[in-house]
Amino acid sequence: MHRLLITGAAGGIGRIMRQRLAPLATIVRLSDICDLGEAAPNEELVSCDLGDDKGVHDLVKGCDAIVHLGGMSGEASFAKIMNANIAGCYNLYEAARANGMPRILLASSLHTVGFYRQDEYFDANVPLRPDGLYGVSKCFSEALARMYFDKFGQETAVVRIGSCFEHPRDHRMLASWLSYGDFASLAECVFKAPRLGCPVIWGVSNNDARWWDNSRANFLGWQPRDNAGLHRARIEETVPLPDPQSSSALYQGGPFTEHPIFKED
Ligand code: NAI
Ligand code: 15L
Repeated sequence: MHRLLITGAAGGIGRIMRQRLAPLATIVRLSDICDLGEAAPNEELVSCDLGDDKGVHDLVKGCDAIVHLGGMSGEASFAKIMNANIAGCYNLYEAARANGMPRILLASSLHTVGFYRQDEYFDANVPLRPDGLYGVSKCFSEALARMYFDKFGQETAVVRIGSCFEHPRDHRMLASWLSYGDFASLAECVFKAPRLGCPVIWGVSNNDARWWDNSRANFLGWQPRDNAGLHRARIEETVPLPDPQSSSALYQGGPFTEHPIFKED
């Protein structure tokens, strides 16, 4: 493809994907409200608040594909979630509709289903059980993606990311971890698929302890290679086992299930 847009490119996943996804496109356009550093020769840097509809329209113009990572990535006040995740996602889809409907990889989250228990195993057709306003905003983005597909044919890979970090950090992430390498290979499958549609895909590595069945996404040919199980010994040695009655041990969303409704950030 000619130009790939990555929103949220200054964030934890975005900083890594800036390098790893570069081979997919001639030009990578990187956007955030935070500093993006220096542009490499194949890069364009655009400072843009996702809540700014005109700014997002210009941001998307000329792009052939989008990895949408930008927004609040945890629980926050409704005002912040509203601007970045709800208005921001709407602005992105409207901009895509006006600019040739580039294929989108949408970063959704396990917090759309955070109130399921850790002893449950299911596929992506399970009813949503968000664990906070952040999770609700991701449910909104998933529904928005589906509506733009059904109404206009806009293709999106809705990726319900588990926990995407360099290594799993605690016992819960032995199930929910997604390695950076597996995220990158998923993005490659998403953008190379001849037809995508609007599948919901669990963004999870090949962890022995995973909670989610990804067989509905087999048509993509994605084969996650990493396994959080290889980090089990280190986690067991260095991270205290959570109380079996605590949210960290009971719920897939872990401590997010306990957050209050934040009035201030
Ligand atoms: P992050 O918080 O490190 O990065 C998000 C980026 O979005 C930040 O650089 C931030 O400046 C930018 N941003 C926030 N509000 C914005 C606005 N109004 N306009 C423009 N940019 C804005 O998050 P991370 O970990 O890189 O996650 C990326 C995406 O993946 C997020 O959408 C997050 O919800 C989702 N996700 C991440 C998971 C993980 O384990 N890292 C798990 C599940 C979902
Ligand atoms: C998420 O959705 C967050 O963006 C990320 O920072 C982690 O907290 C992750 O979920 C998780 O629950 O591990």
